[in-house]
Amino acid sequence: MTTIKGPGAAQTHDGSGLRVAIVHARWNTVIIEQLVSGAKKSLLAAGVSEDNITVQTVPGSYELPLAVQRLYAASQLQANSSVQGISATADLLSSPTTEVSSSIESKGSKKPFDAVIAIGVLIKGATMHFEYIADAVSHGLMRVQLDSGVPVIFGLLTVLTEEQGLERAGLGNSGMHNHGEDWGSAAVELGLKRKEWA
Ligand code: DLZ
Repeated sequence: MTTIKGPGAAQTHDGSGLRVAIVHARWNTVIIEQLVSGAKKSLLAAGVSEDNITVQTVPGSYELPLAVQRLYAASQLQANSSVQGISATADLLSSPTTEVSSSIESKGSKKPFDAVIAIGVLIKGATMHFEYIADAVSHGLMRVQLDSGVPVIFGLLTVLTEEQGLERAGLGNSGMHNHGEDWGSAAVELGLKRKEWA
């Protein structure tokens, strides 16, 4: 189906030098798993090495902004520590001190993440919960990326029904593609452009 929606014609970017984190909520797991695998598929297709992709989870979308902030900070500390030859480790959700989380230990690069993809699925219920969380998470993720300068890809689906979520994960009947793939591509493009813009 032809559509005017979307980021335009596909672009090719070489992500082979990038280190990327995916942080995802666990609420609405069936949809989340598909979105995460779509994002990973695009990262790998762009040349990002599996060893340079770190995946972390949090319970729900509300936890995403803090997790992204701490994870990025931990990767900065890890990079500094590896330059100084210090073997260090720190908890994701506490202040990195002299320790870097063993959870972000990577077989690949020790540099700070070039981009972080935050993935969550909020499904509207009968109360105002959805509106408050959607608003807080959107603003929180924007704040983290502007404060830190690392691109934070907005992989938060805010849908009215489960069906809308399934469709956007490529699991519906309408032929809609998996939006996670767009997020992986956006992470590569922004990871590279951020360096150009430095
Ligand atoms: C509580 C809650 C509800 C009702 N719905 C969702 C949802 O649709 N998607 C999601 O990611 N998280 C949901 N949560 C959990 C909150 O995001 C959060 O994890 C809890 O309020 C604890 O802070």
